[in-house]
Amino acid sequence: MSKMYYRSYAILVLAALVTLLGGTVVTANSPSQAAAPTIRELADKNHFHFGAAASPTHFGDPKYVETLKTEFNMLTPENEAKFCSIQPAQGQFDFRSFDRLMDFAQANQMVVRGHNLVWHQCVPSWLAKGEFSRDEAIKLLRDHIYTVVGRYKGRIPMWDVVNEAIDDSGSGLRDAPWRQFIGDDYVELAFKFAHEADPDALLFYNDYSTEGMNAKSNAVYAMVKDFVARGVPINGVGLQSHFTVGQIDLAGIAQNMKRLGELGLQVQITEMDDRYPPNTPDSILQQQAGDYRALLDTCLNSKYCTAFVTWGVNDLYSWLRDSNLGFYENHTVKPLLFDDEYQKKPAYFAVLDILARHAGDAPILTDEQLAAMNAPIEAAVAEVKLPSPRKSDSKQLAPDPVAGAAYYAPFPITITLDGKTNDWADIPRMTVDNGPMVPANNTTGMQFAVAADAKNIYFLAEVKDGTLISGKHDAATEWYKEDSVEFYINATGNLQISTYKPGVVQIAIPAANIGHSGTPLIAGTNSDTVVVQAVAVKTDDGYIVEASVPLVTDVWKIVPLTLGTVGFQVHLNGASTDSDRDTKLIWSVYDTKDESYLNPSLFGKLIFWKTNKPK
Ligand code: 9MR
Repeated sequence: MSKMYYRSYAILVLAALVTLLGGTVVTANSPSQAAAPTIRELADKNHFHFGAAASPTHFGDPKYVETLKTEFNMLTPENEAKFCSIQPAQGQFDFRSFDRLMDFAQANQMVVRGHNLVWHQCVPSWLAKGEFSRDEAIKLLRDHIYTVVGRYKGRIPMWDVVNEAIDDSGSGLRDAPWRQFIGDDYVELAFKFAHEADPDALLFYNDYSTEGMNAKSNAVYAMVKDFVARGVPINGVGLQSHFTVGQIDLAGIAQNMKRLGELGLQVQITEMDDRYPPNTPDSILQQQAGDYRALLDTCLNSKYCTAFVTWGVNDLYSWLRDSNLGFYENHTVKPLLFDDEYQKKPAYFAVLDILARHAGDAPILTDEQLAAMNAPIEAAVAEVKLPSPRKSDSKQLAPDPVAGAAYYAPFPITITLDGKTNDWADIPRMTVDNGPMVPANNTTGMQFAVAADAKNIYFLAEVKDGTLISGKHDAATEWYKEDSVEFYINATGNLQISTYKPGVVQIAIPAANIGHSGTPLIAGTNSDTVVVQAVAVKTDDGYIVEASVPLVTDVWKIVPLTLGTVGFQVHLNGASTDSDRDTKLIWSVYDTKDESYLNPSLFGKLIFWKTNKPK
């Protein structure tokens, strides 16, 4: 027996032995797909509901069916139980699709989360366009809820009774057909009717952007607290959890779960998916896995959180693939646990791992694998080491900028804000052509330059943009949806701060300043704390912005000294004829997710440089 043969023979025997003994052969670096338990097995072991939104429209795909039934112990009808699906014509109920799903759930012993009875979307036109008195509408609402909940009584243990009724601002109820017909009490009436139809069903209010602590979740909290106090039958709150990778406020979610739980309510993660902008490298899927793991961990650690549902089974059929989400529209996004071919993604193993640990089983992932998932994007971007300042051309008034990290601004240079660039000669230009949102065949880009004299800092933006889009939106509040340039300064002396404080300013200058006279249109966080002057002029291939901001203001006193440094960032927003902002270019390499407007630690540096050739 040759050595080689002997070795492989020994491995075979070992593998056979392990298999015989019911063990698993796990390779060092990847979790074993063949031998690992399923999510469903581990969810059962935790006595926990782990579900997916499902639809019989995909039942023709055997892998879909197989994945749904082996990996999940709960399902939510993605669309089949909505009003427009069930009662497309007045008084004519169509249960065919929903029944198919119910049969599937029953055959595979899966729990069904009913979703949903009342919503401002999926309202059939007979209802939306109809004219009904309050009493007539109440009767329609009661009949619908009695018919649907009554039909599945005993088979659907929990219902999303009302979905997304609160306005995004959190200031009250949103406009909705039922509200117009009935008034604000349509929400509690729906709960009352559902309870009458099935007193044993758990009744949920379900909404998005209400997971953590914010104005909208405060409004949900206030509403359900009032319901509990007045005896309106409600048992839980669904936190939809349509998230963006890296933007989950776990502490806020834990706090929100706690305050809702203390009202005597359950909470459930009802529609989890995790998106990211177009052109993001697939390495984001590691961080996405970290998100799934952390959110599920938060849920499992809360005694009030009783289910976790993903909004779909595999990436291919996710609603995010065909929706129109503006900035985040990404038709190749992979937001779920299984990819287009039903391969298990990093997020799948992350979920499995946390379920295993909570069940007291051996971990599925190694510490190394977990570390890769937990690395925040900021940490993944190594601090750019600045080379010694050097001029590639001796005529330059300041050293070469360092891409994405530092810009040397010569002083003293006085600039006239007139839309002409002759006074910017020999001042280095920095190109910005990259960012989280770059359309295919992008032709938009910018160069910027900065200088200072004894009174002001001056900015120049030379933007290339074939189609100028401006003036469609309110320049004070929605400037970022159209062509605009942003300069940011952090003059607090601390470049590490991660929230805005006095002395950090976002200066947004929309292209709407072209041809605009009088006070320039300026927006952005804290921009009202400094006096910005700006002009914008159209050029053959785009536009130019020149702006100034004083060195001495109420919020800062900047003294240009050679190598004196402030935090600095530059963004470009571009829109096109038929869509709001579809281009987002960002200078600083530290900001990969368009978060400069929230977090000044993501800025690069503006370094002053005394020139010997004052102009
Ligand atoms: O994923 C659902 C999509 O297929 C439907 O076209 C859409 C309208 O009925 O609803 C989607 O699901 C939504 C859910 O019912 C409520 N929360 C937001 C979900 C995503 O839009």
